[in-house]
Amino acid sequence: MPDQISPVSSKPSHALALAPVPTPPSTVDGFVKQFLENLNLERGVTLSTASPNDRYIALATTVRDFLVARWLEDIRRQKEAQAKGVCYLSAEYLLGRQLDNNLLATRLTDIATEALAACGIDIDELRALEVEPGLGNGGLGRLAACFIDSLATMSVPSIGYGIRYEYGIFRQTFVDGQQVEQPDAWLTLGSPWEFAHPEAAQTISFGGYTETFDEGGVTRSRWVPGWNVQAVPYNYMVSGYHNGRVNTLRLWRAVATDAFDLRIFNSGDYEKAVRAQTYAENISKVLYPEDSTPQGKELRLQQQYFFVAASIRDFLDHMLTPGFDLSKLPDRVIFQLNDTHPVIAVPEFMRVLVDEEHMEWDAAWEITQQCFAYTCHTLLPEALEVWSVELLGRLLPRHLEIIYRINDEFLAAVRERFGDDEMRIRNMSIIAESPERSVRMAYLATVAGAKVNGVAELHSQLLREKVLPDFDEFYPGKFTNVTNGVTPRRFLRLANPGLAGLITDALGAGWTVDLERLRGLESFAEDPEFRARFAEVKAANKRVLSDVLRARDGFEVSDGHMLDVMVKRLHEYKRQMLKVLHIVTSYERIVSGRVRAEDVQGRAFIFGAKAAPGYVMAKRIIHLINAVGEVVNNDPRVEGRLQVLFPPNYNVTLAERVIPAADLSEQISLAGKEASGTGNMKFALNGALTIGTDDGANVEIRELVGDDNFFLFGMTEPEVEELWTRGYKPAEFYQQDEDLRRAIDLIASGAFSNGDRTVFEPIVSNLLYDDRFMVLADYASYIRAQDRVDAAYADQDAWTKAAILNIARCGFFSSDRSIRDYIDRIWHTPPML
Ligand code: 26W
Repeated sequence: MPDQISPVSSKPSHALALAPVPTPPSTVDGFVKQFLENLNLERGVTLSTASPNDRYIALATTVRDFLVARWLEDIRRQKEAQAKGVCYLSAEYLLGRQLDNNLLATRLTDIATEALAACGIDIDELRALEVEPGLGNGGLGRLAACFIDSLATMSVPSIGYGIRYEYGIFRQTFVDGQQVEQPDAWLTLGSPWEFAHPEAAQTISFGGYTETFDEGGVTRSRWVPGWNVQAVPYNYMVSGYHNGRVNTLRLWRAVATDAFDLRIFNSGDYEKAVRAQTYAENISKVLYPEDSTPQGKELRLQQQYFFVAASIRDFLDHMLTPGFDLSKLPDRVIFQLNDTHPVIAVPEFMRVLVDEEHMEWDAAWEITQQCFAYTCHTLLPEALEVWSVELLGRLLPRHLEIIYRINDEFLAAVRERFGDDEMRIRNMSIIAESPERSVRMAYLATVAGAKVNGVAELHSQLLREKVLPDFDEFYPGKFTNVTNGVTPRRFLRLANPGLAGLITDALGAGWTVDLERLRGLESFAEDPEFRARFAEVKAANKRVLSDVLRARDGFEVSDGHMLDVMVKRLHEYKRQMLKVLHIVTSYERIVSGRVRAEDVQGRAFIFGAKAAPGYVMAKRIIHLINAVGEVVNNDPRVEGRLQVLFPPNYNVTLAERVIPAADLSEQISLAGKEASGTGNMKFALNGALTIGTDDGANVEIRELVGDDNFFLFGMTEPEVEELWTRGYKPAEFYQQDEDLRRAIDLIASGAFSNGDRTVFEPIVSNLLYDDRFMVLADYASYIRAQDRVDAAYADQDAWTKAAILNIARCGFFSSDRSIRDYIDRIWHTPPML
């Protein structure tokens, strides 16, 4: 990666352009000096007149400035090296708070804490002020954030490209137990971690028409756009852990080309005068809160094209030395497509090479097929994006032409290989003829990508066998797997300092960048003293969590209860409803007198889940969870043995508190539906035991930790398939299982809705007569597994041993290992040490 936009300006000799960058205040005094200077110079206040936000911004600025030197140096080195690098294209980055991660990466945590204390400031107060950038929905967005952390820590030349949404994922509140969305105005108090570069804005076009013209006997096409916007880059530093490396995350903001039409304004039509501006700026206004069912909205396609077009232009303008031979592009860059959302980058790349760089189509296509790779993150057919040719033709007429030509040549090759098998041609065509003529983006990504990967072994297998079998047959060797991972810096070292300290005492500190070293803990599982220290760490994390939930939501977490945690987006395939049926069953057993409360293992059921605003059933299930909690938490017959806690607005910051405190990790999706899961990895690495199906990465977790240390239940994917084909009748399971019948009848009776049977009727009838994700079919096996959990938890020593073995055997789930797999199997971009 040659030089990116030098944050200063692309003046000639680098050394000249660099102002003396402040030397890192590696002393408390130095830090105090820098901090106070930033208070004065950046905020224009003194220590005594500073507001808490002034102090936070000054602290962030001081840490940020420390990183700038490394960043500029890195940019220079990458330019010089002309090394092949990764452009990670993602519509989402769920970054989480930045302060602590940057303090950790720069070894400044203690110095900053002392320096602020010297100024009479408690750093914890400032930490709490940071608003996390919620520029993502869930798994896919967080994975992107873990990956750029690993790319920086592993010194891989790379840049993340995305969208700087003005409003991130909505803030969730509960009103009468129902989800209410609030806009996430995360930028209100400023964002100290970004550098704006309006001078490096790119012009992005939309609409218009295409025309062909003759040039030297060659018929060429050109796009005559209808309108355009400015894409302004905002650079974020991505600091490597203790390696002095800083990579860049470049997020684009949409700004109107001509902000304000004075002529129209003076004509008195004020609204019209600014309409263009608002229309343009709408493009990066807000993140689409769907994480499974695309709405097919034009603005969403505008967002996708906007950021990929700006990123490709930015790469070609700023990463390649003038006169670079474009045919060598595959030696310089791999664009990784984070699901189908950025796939419009493929026809855009072709447009630039053919229309603007006047490259021959075949040569351009040859290059394109080597410069792109596609990661699929889902198995739900409805989550695979398709765009109508009507909309594409209107918004991006030249791109539709290019897609048609790609498809024609592809189908010609298919016909070549398989003959006139019309069914196969129709099934493989990038263009779907019905229900509406539309472009299947996953097919386009598969045809264009050098490699296609799933995100867990089972997922990649199902992609090849069930989702894209024709393509797997047509492109031998194109499909591969890279199992997801999570960054141990944020989700172990930062989120669980107690456990991190314990591990470092036992194994030394190297595990933070070499997580497989955790294997060394296996022997410590046998050590009662180590088990006692681990149990103390878990208990301390539970106390921290209960303090957080008391301060944040007024919850009182009962002491000594098992923390049974289910935190992830609300989706029927993730089966929060199965968890609800377990809670209702446990409750019903007590209130029906079949079980004495004092004989029940105390449990606190902790939920965290946002539902896409338009996902009605998901919002109903949220309402039911809160309603069940209301009754169970206040029923004296339960004697406090069961507690349901649903803190609103689950996000990265809350995850960092909940995961280290958990005993039981709920990973209960229907087998064959969860592509991978990454929460499952975070829980296992923090010493929670998993109750789960053989789905996604659960399979690989169970294989590594061992059956004795994992509570497996439910059908396997082939069994699900078999039952579905045989014809699944959920009501039969209801009739045959008394516990299930009692639980469902209790919900249907209105017991959790003040006797009003109508409120949750849609949920009950959906379970009895539809139940697409087979909650009822897996219920009995799940309840039996939960009884095994209760029995196991009674033997705390054995439980602790199993917890330590989970940690010891889950080093594989580091995102560093995932990145290594991407480099070996897809990118071939060795680290630049
Ligand atoms: C267009 C609507 C939309 C938006 C986001 C459709 C699909 C998505 C994402 C692909 C959904 C998502 O986040 N998938 C999750 O990705 C994780 C990272 O690979 C996996 O661990 C989860 O299993 C998968 O559900």
